Amino acid sequence: MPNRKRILVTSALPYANGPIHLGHLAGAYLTPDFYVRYKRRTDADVAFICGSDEHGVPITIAAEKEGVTPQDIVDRYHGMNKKVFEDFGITFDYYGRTSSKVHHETSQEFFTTLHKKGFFKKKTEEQLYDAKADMFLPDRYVKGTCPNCGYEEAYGDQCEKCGTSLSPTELIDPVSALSGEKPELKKTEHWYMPLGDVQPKLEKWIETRENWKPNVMGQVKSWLTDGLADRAATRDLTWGVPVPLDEAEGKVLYVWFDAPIGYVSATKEWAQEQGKPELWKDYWQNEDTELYHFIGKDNIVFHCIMFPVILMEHGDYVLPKNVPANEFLNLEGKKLSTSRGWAVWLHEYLEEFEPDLLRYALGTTLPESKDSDFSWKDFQMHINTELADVLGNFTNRSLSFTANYAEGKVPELIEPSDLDQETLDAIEDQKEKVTQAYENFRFKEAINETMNLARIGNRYFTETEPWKTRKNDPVKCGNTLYVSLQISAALSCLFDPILPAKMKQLRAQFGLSDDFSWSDINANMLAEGTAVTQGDILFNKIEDDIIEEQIQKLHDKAAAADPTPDVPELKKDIEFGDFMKIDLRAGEIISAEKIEKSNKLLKLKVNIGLEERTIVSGIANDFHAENLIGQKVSVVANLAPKKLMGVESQGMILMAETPEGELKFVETTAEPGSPIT
Ligand code: B3M
Ligand code: ZN
Repeated sequence: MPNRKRILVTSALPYANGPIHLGHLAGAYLTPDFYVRYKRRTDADVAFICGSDEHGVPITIAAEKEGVTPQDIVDRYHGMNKKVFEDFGITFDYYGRTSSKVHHETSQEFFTTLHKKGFFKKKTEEQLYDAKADMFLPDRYVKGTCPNCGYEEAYGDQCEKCGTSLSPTELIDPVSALSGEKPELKKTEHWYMPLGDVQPKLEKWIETRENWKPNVMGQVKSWLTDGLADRAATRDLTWGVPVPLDEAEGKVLYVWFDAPIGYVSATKEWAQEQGKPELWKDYWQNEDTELYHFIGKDNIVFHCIMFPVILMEHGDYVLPKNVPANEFLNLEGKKLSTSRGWAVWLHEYLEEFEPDLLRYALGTTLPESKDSDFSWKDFQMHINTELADVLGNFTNRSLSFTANYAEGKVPELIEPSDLDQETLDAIEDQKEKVTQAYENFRFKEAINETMNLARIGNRYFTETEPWKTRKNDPVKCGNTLYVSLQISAALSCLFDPILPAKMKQLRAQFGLSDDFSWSDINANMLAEGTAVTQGDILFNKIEDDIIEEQIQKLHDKAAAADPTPDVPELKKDIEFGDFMKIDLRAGEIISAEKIEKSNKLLKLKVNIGLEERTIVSGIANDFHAENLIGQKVSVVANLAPKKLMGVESQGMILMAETPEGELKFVETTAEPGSPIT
């Protein structure tokens, strides 16, 4: 077929170190599935690729925790995650894994090509080393305070709070995740990607990107403004893809170097599976291909900066046309947390409910441009008041009236009224809006505009009162049914990307083919006289007790995961004398302003009685600067000054963090300057 648009869609490869939960689904899997299901109905040639990320520290840490091998971990979760995506109707064309032979070869080929081109800088540098465990501490083997936002649980590769990518030595007060000890520095040799050197080239390419979401472009621009640093492409670890150089014995590729190449390897395996081993090149090496990476916001730097640089420097590869990243999804007002058991696992959800219900409810709540919250009550509300009361009710009314009063056949449309005609026209109008929304990755809008067509139909049905006209004006009644059936038929196709199983069921009631294309959707999909069947109710309402049960289950599991939920363990005892060294004072905030380059930091002026201090505090996500004037605080007044984002901070403000992760001031009514002892 000439000139079919070729589209390659990837979803972030989830680490095969645990099951998939709601947050994963909302971040990187549901929206691309909506998109490809829509695109496949157009004449596009789509490949949808995903797979397990089986390397890196998250895998080895999970293995160490359980006392099993990394291989055991990835084997268990690869199969489980592949299945749960299938059960959820996520239609990957291929779900690969980065432990495969093809992937090892492909990622080594990338490394070798870049190495031959002289891309890497070989450097010997001091890195964090855990003497007790006799191991270097790359990435998540080390935790500490984020130099950007002050978050104390930042990992050596990234701060999950502000999204900044980090190297272990940048962390303030680093601690080994293996032994809890303070690491020492030890020399080691690695191959670095000189991201700073290629920044001008990368910037030129970024400038040519169109329609990127502001949340994505904002992050990218802020890294570029800060200036890119060299990043090691290799690690001192045993689990991973071996570095293909004799002199790099005992080293593996950095997981974020090999994982994105997993998209390429998986496409190769997909091509092989079809007996067309060269087919992958059409997707990766033909400049007509549109490449889209769907990811969560914590992966933006890797997909918008690092991987494009790798592809660019390798040459011959297409670069992403867009990276429609989502923000984070919270659950019942709290951050999702695997370790604290605060999550809804997809395999458990599926024991109770149908996949389409969550596809819809989550689709209406997507963190498309900012973080959003999923709650079971909202879930119930979306199912009951939208799917059941509007979509299900409308299609059911149309079909049951037709069965009962029109011999189960689409009536003729005879001299339609203005209202009949306007309502029919709404099909094309809404279709256009829905199409534009899909094309622009605005999935919430796509869902809402599709549901609006059902709302229009439902209102029209009520207004035209066919239960009356069937007795006194059968032609009018016939027109109502004709229009309502056309809308229902259009809905059974327009809602297909979101509700694939339910809409298949609905289409069967109209005798519509599952092979329809988007261009078939119009105001005249059912010929007069077409037989339709009433069928089962599409959506049943969910009762309160079912929802209460889910909420209870969530709390029970969180309590079981950690009987003292969210309250950190007590630190080791200290001597009284040590405590007395800390000079705590009552203070009052007299001015506050945001530090431009940081998401999280505020610059505060604090009156501590004797003098005014400038204190930088990582509380911008929790408080607006303008609300802080006059706030009473407790200050660590003799903390050695430290520069944060170019501002010298002269002390620290005490904050308490609630189990919900909310920050509260440690307030005192004492006069500024009063010692706290
Ligand atoms: N496995 C990180 C994550 O699951 C990582 C994504 C890889 S995409 C190439 O968030
Ligand atoms: Zn941070």
